[in-house]
Amino acid sequence: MTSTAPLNWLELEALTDFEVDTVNEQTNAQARLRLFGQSESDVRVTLYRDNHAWCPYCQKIWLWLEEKQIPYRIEKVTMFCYGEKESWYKRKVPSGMLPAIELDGQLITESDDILIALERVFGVLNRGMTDSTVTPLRRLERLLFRAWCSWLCYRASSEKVEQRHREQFISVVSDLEDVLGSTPGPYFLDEFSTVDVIFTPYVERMNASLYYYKGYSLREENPHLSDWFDAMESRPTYRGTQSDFHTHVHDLPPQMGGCYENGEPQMLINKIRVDNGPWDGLPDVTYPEPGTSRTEALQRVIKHRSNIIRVNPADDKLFDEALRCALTLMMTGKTCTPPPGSDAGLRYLRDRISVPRDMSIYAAKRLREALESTAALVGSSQGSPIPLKHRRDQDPANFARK
Ligand SMILES: N[C@@H](CCC(=O)N[C@@H](CS)C(=O)NCC(=O)O)C(=O)O
Repeated sequence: MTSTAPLNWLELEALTDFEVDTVNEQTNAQARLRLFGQSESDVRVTLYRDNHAWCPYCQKIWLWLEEKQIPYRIEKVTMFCYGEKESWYKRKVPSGMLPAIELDGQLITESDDILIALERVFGVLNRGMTDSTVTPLRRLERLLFRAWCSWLCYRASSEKVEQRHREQFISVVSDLEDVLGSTPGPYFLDEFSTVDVIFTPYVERMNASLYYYKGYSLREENPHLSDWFDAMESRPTYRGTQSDFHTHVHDLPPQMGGCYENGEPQMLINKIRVDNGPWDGLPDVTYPEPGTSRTEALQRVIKHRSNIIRVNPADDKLFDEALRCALTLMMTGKTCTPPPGSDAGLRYLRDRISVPRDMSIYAAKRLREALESTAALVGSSQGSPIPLKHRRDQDPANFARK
């Protein structure tokens, strides 16, 4: 097999012109300010959300603001599970809980209260939180959430108990299917509304976690939910907040206090696929891949390359070369053999790409694929395991330092 020499950083930089206006263009996880073409003096809202975009209740508020195109500022806060909570935030919100907003200078916590307060000032998203068509669906969302937790987050004492939790969850899902099937379009009500926003964060996490820990594919086994996911993915707002299977299955255990595998054959197949690829074709995304996925991934790595290299357990010089090999493959399609002993370092990075924090879903698939294929040229060593009880390996403080 012929192997090409790795491109240097300047040559790599020349291969990407990916750039987005984070302030005014499509929904993205990097923005600190969103204006939607308005001016900074129009900003009345600050959203406090978690650094890594892992917090489901934050996603709910984020998506709502994006759908309504309300100008807002974003302040990012560390979650307990991955680092030290900022003292300025604890002074504001002593419990440290997220999300919170400041609306005209007034602090509001609790995601439902936040939505109700936002509705009062900016109007509802087609239907309001207390509308008689919305409240029963909000209850259904909580019912689904509890059925999911019972199945996923407790070790079943027997196969019978596991089966019962599975059936209970699927029975709530069939209620959801009935609701979705009774409307003329793909959404929970006649048109896209606040109800879809409320269901989004956990349904996305259910899809990922049940595929990986239980071998159950929520999106593929339920036709109306499948249409709902497709419809959500037609919205640039949702695409900007959307995460992938790999990110969720590893961000959930510390947040939920544990996720339990059932060890069934399909589960074991799914787990290997999510962790080691191939990532193409997983039911975490179905819209067509944008032409910019590779240039996006490259641009994001180049921007953060010094921190990425510094936090990697491998030797800096060795890993710099190995990383350039993977990027060379991703951009040129040419195999580039990395230095011996770099396989664990490449897989360490493969396992720590977080969507949408670092890049969009297809960009992450391309980068993971290039890292894995490059690592496989020199060995089968894995990076240090992803911790289950905390994610201090993802402490944002490591990335703030230069
Ligand atoms: N009922 C609250 C729940 C919010 C919540 O549980 N937030 C979690 C993250 S998803 C949190 O902030 N935990 C503290 C932390 O992890 O730092 C709401 O709806 O806003």
